[in-house]
Amino acid sequence: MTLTRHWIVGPGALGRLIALRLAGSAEVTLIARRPLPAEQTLITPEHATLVRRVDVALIEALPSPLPDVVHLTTKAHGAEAAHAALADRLPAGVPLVLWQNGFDVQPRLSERHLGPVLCATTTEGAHVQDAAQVIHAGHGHTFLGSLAGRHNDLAVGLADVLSSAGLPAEAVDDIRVRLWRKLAVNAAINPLVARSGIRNGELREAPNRARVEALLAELSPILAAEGIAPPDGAGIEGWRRLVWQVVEATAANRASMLQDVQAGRLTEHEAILAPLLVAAERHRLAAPVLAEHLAALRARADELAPPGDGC
Ligand code: KPL
Repeated sequence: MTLTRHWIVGPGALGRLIALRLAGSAEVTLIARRPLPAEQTLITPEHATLVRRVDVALIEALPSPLPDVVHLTTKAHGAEAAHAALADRLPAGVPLVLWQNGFDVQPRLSERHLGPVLCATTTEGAHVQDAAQVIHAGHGHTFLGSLAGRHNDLAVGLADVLSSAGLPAEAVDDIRVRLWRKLAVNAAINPLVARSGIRNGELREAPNRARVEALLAELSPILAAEGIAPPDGAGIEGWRRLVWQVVEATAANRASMLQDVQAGRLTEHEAILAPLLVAAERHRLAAPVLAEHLAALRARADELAPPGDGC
């Protein structure tokens, strides 16, 4: 299987991080709605400066030749529109990798795309400095797999390509569980920090600590009913350990949802909170704290200008 030519649709922080890392060893085209400087700089976690030229194409003028793989790196709420803009101009069979947070678009796009679909979940930390510069804030790990447990060779091949480019990655057969675990961590942290305007580490202090615990008390039975176990330990203890570990490890960070609020962008509340509330309803579990966060973030979204698709 050849994985030389990569299209990366959605040149936000994650898309450009992947593009710049891969550009050292692969042919990379960034696909965007707006022009972007071809010379891009990545500041590495070790404070090195990596300058690379990448091809940039507008989504309405797709380049040739065709890619070996398409990475969709838009925000969750932009993924379906970006895919729709692309899909009828791609021949059937081109693999698609979904890099979105939450668990919303992944099942739908896995059905809709006419080719193999992998989902990715990553702990790589990156943020945009400006149109020509991305900060790779911290190294992480990426898991890849298909929701139906298929396309293992593709996942292994792509994990190799990413790992060799400096983004350690691994093919897994339980990507659904891994996506839900990240969703759980995001749900326990992101709405609270986004709405309070605080860094992750401030969740350790009163009254925020109790607010995280209230979320954990709702999340744990929902996740159990969905068959999602924490990585280490069981039940609420396992989720508590995971969430507080992430809070410690990211104490100085502004979470992605807080960055979105501060930049006046739409947040990923639908992809992160709505699947939990749908699951809670399905299993007849009460989730008033999650519901209040979703309602507040929806109210904020209604006041924003119509969203772009993050591409
Ligand atoms: O993934 C994150 C984010 O910022 O979205 C963390 C740091 C885990 C907080 O939920």
